[in-house]
Amino acid sequence: MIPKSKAEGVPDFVLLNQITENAFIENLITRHKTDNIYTYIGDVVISSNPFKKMNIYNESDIKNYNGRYKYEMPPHIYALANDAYRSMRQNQEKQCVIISGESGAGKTEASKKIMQFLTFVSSKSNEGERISKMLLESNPLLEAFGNAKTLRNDNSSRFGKYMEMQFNPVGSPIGGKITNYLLEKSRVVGRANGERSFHIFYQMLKGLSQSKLNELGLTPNASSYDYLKKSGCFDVSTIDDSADFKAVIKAMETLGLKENDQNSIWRILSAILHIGNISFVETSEQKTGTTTVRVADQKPLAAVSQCLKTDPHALSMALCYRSISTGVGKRCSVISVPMDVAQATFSRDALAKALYERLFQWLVSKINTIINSPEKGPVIGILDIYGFEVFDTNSFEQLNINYCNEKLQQLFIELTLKSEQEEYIREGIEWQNIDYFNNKPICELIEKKPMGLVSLLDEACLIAKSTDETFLQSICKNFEKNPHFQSYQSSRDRSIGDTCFRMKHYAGDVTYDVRGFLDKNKDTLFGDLITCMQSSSDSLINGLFPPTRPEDSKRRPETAGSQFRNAMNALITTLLACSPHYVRCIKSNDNKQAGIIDEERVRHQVRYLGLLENVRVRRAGFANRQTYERFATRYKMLSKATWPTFNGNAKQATEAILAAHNIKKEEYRMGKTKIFIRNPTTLFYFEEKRESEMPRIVTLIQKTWRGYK
Ligand code: AOV
Ligand code: MG
Repeated sequence: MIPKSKAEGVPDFVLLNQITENAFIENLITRHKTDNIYTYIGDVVISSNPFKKMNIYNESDIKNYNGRYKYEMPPHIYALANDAYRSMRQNQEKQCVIISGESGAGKTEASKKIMQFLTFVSSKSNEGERISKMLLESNPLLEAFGNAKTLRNDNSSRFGKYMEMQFNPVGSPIGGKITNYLLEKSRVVGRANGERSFHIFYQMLKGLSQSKLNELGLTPNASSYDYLKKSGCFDVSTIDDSADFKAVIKAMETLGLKENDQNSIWRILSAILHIGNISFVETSEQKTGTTTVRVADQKPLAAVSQCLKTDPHALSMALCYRSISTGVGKRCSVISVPMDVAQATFSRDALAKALYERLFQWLVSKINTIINSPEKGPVIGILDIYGFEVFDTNSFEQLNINYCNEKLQQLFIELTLKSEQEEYIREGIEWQNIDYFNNKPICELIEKKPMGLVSLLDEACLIAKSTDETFLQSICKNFEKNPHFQSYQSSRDRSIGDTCFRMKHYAGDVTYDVRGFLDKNKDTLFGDLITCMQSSSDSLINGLFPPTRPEDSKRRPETAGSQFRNAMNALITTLLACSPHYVRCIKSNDNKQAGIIDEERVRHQVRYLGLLENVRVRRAGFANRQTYERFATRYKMLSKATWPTFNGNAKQATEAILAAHNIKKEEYRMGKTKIFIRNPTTLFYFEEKRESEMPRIVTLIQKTWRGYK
């Protein structure tokens, strides 16, 4: 793995002459400028976003990396994918690839390259080929529904995704499973200026035939729809909506989504656009003197009913009135309470968001039923989440997204910086401690029970008279002394607004505006609208709103915040059960520009990702460790002392093998239960020896084999 010339920098940061921040950044910039976007820190891949098409992902590149050892080739994401695949097959163990980095750093692209590599090298059988195709095709489909243009990234993931590829014992794909995390559904009804809603809306308007659009009551003009018009952004120079629409249709066909399902999908999406065009006006009933609201224009209402196959009168009633039960037992009666314009608009938006979110969930479940395999086998999971993000206004969604990033940073710290150092100490290996910033207190501030931010928000949602403002007061009081939390009240810092609090995240400060927090956490959809959707004569639509089970009606529904916290913790448990592989993506500049690497932006990321500490631990440490049992079992045939028989324990066998190959003392340390190997090349040496010895051993066994008596 020697670089072609010094001008290209070192391919592994561990090889730097001096481990300083400046040397690190200089190397990263040199590599970026010479189109070497990948660099290692030991096993970790650092990827800097080139913002241009690179000629390094061809079939020939995949073939070049397939089956090779990391040190034989220049750094590449394919080498990491190859390692994950090899480890999975060799050890029949679950692997996961954890991709992190801020919004627009290149996580989704990295995840696709890994899938491309894995499906290419593994699908030999016809069945494997078919499964591979389906796994790959799930990408454009879910991206169309789950990604959108934000101010940070033209193709920003607005949901988190953990994709598991399942293999049979010989390494051919047999299935997969997608777990998705909280979709930013508020985007359907509004977003910042210059951003777009989910890609699929624009694709559909450009891609559907005129007759189909007529049938759905649509015009191809996105600006006709309030929900799309709001943010003033329709076309994106880097995106070809028509071409992407064709890819979506192809993906739907590959995945077996029939015309029937496709039609229901277009009808739901169209209904959402029409829902946004419904407005309300107040009317006074002179007889009773009460004020009610009604739908201002019947046209969009009729279009919604037609698309959703519901009765327009029932829909109008459900949008303008709320049924409330009064009394108990036999005296119980239901009354219809009129809403005001603001309430009706709120409930209209809740319907649009619920329809979209449930449709997205339906799609994921549908893909899962198609790709799931009943057979058991080792898996490689690829985690592609929404990256850390800061906007001018940050809300509940950003808090969840940034919390998710905190959790992954915490996992990285636990697995690479903390536990590695702790293991050296536990095993009695001499070790100089290396300091790092631990973000655990920030995770706890958010998730701790019963006094973390999520719990306090839940508590506020339970109390009828709570408001976003009283919630803010409660967290300000509780976290007054917390160094990661700030408010105007606590710091007198005028840059924090009256309705805001600031969190000092590992990746930077973010000011969150609490307005809307309670509603977003409660995520209420009124029963009348649910009943109305259940009455749809379209089975996909009514299936999105299943009847409430009696046992659920007694329980309070889990809040969005709690659900997300639990999902994150479950995700961490899943990841901890795998052998991890890391890709850490660096955003080279904020303007999505090729050929530019902004030193200050890169320095900031290198700092908060803890990359320098990663190099230090790695350089002072050992590339590989394994139990004596495992080492001795695997390499026993490489020494006359240990093969065919050995009279001693595993540690002694390990020592004998090392001695037989003259491995220098500084190359390894003997711990209490494990051997620690400093350089991966030592391990590769043993692997290669073993591979070349294998045929001889097999022949020997065959020759001496006398059969059963
Ligand atoms: P993200 O997944 O990390 O952001 P993406 O993977 O979507 O970021 O990358 C953003 C954009 O950067 C892509 O659309 C490409 O234009 C470019 N890009 C990234 N990686 C490469 C690469 N290897 N080669 C060429 N161009 C690349 V977010 O989803 O916003 O957190 O929520
Ligand atoms: Mg992404």
